Amino acid sequence: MKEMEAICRLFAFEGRLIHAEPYGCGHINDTYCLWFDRGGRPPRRYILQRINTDIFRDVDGLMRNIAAVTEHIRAGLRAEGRDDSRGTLTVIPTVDGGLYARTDDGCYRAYVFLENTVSLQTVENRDRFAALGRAFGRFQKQLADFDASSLVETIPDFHNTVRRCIALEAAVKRDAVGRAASVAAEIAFADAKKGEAGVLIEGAERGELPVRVTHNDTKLNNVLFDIDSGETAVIDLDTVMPGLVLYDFGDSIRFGASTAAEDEKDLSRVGMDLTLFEAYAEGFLETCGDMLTSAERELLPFSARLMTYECGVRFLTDYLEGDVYFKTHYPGQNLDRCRTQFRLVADMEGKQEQMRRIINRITARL
Ligand code: ADP
Ligand code: GN1
Ligand code: MG
Repeated sequence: MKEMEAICRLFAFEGRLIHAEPYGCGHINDTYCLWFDRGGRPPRRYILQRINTDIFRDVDGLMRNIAAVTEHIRAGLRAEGRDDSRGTLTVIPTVDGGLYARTDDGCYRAYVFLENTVSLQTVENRDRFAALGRAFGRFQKQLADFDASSLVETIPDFHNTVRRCIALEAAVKRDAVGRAASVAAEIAFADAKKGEAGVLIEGAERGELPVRVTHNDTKLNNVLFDIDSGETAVIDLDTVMPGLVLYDFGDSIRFGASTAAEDEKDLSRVGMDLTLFEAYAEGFLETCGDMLTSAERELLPFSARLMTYECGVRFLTDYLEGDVYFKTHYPGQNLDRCRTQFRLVADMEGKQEQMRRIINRITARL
């Protein structure tokens, strides 16, 4: 608490810190919820995050990205006559006007706590997932006129699946913690499927797929839903950078359209729910479908499979490296996560044609 108080003195918070606790289910940053007493007025909560600087090396650039993107979204919300305080994140500045604070212990930033919202780990129904699709489709629209070249690439080659495969091969060779022999089946699966790893990145390099401002981490729990109205706010903006719209679409399906948790051990429970796929696609395309080129539309089903494959490769790499990237809560969790992703990839392969038909049906209506 003493340390927390010292950190809090660096920020322009209102009131006196009375409670702090770890918060949320993110795999990357250390997130805390802070409670502030405001002497007679209702207490106020804030989000404080210790930024993972092993992963995000350029914190200055990262925070400038977030400030610029949230300002742009806020201006758009105002222009539409909507509540600009709840539709996106609001950075709380430091007492000397900075976007984050550097201490001996790391880099911290703070946000207004978006009250009366939920962050979900699983989709409860079709409508909810359609709303997620609309949230990320709208995000695409809100940033369509934002200059992508002004953004810092916070993690270079983040969705370069070819590079992710090369990193896996290096991890297998290094076998830092002696786990490679025990995951031969997963390594073989990754290797057998790597032929298609370059489809999106090469499409971008050839200029066939436009580079846009994308979120790049479109997990269900990176959107907050208002408990009463269902209105959404897209959060976790660390990876907002130039990218392909297919990364955003595919990654949402990977996590949210799965019939099981990301670390489910019983693989017989893991598959992609086509009804959920359809719901998300409807929400997403209803809001940003008119912006997409025919090449992008055609690759939507494939993007779900590729983003899932890529994530599986990343979990496997991290397992082989000794769990140094993603937060884990028990030994072997990264391997469990890798296995669900690869099971989903196999399931999606069999559903490619159905996904294609769904997309065609929706785009025909646009
Ligand atoms: P990570 O990069 O580790 O995933 P996130 O930025 O996604 O970190 O934050 C982790 C969780 O904290 C989110 O999934 C959400 O539940 C919660 N959270 C983050 N920011 C806010 C906010 N401004 N208001 C309310 N909850 C938040
Ligand atoms: C991480 O931060 P979080 O939990 O929203 C990761 C994503 C992965 C995801 C897998 C910066 O997302 O790329 O898809 O875990 N974020 C980063 O659950 O690597
Ligand atoms: Mg997150």
